[in-house]
Formats: sequence, structure tokens, C-alpha cells
Amino acid sequence: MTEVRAAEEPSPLEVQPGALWYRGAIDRAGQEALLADIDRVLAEAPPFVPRMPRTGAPLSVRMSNCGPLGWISDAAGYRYQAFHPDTRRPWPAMPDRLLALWERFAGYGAPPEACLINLYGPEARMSLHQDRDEADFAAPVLSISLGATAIFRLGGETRRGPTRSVRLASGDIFVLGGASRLAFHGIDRILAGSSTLVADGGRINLTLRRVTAI
Ligand code: MD3
Ligand code: FE
Repeated sequence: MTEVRAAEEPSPLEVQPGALWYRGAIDRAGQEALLADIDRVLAEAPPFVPRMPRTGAPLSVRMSNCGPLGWISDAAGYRYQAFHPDTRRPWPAMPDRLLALWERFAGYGAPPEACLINLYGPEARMSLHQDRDEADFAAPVLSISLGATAIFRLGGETRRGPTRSVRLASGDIFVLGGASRLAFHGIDRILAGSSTLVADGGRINLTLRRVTAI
């Protein structure tokens, strides 16, 4: 007997409680369309250099945002704000394609307020951290990977303790909610040139976030 597949999402891999990995969720044409959306955002809100609070030391990734709020980091600290730190202009609107992906994958009753765009060159990394600048931890964070594969590290709610390593490839979606919403995580390195999608073999990660409580 032939099974009829329901019209629903392919089941994700639950890497740990609350961490859902949808491998290959976005096909090549969809990735190209998203990249064109992001190029339009970056033309209006150019990549900025985030800096460590207090020391002002630069991070290795470049960043931008779209949506009503954007996450920034400078010598004064981490925060969400409604405007670009250099141009002082409001962030560009969230593209409809991103809103649609949030509706499909996030399972949350309110739209995302911020999309943080992380731009990785061949040497960029992101050290182990928690995402806790949002007022609402009931909402998941939705991550979309484009371009070069990243070696992603995911742990628990304490900095010490076991971690696992996951290769995030172009088109993968990760939904981090529930028991994983405050998990420590980071990017150990990217496999430069492992994808032809992004110019110069780089990687772009988009994280859609709810910032304020409903
Ligand atoms: C686990 N970005 O922007 S995405 C970040 O690939 C960030 O650029 C990484 O960590 C990147 O804050 C990782 C996967 C991810 C995103 C948010 C999370 C994992 C998460 C929030 C909570 C737990
Ligand atoms: Fe993070």
C-alpha cells in the first residue's frame, strides 16, 4: 500500500529538547530569492562592525538588521534599537518571504520584530553565548543559513557542560525554543567556499526574533 504524505512540513530532527533542525528546508531557488531580499536590505542598511561592550574590540562577523528592531553591540553594551548605529536611519522592513517562513516554522502567535543578519567571511567565528536580550523567551528564535557550511556548537543552559557540533548548510532552518531557548551556542568556524550561493564563499545567517512580550 502506498502511503499518502500529509501536506505538512517534513519532520525535523530534534537535536536536543526544543532544538529543531529542518535540513534542506529551502531549495536553491528559494535561497537565491532570500539572498536577493537580503541584498536589498544591505543596500539600505549597510553591514556594520559590532564591538564588544566596554573594550570596543571588533567581532569578526559583520551585521545588519531588518524589521522594526535590530540587535546591535558597541562599547556601550548590547541592545535592540529601531535604527542603524551608523546611518541612524530606521531598519528596512522585514521582507514578506521571512515573515512567511516565521509563520510556517516558528509556531508562535505574533510576528517577528527583528531579523539579525550575520555576515561571515572565511575567518569569522562567533564565540559561545546565550541570546537573552529579548523580553520574551516564550518565542523561539528561527535561524536560516545561507552560503558556506558552518560548524555550529550547541550546549545547555550553563556555559560548562557537554556540547554537540552540527554542520549547518545553506537552506537549513533551526528553530530554538522551549528548553533550548537559553542554550549556549556559537559558530566554531565556517567551511569557506563550501557553497556557491554567497559571494566570495561566505556565509549569511538570519535570525528572526521576537523582542517584546505579546
Ligand atoms: C540557540 N547566530 O545571531 S544561528 C546569533 O550562525 C547567533 O550566526 C549564529 O548565535 C549564526 O545570536 C547561530 C543558530 C542559533 C540562533 C539562536 C539561538 C542558535 C540558538 C538562540 C538560542 C539557542
Ligand atoms: Fe546567538
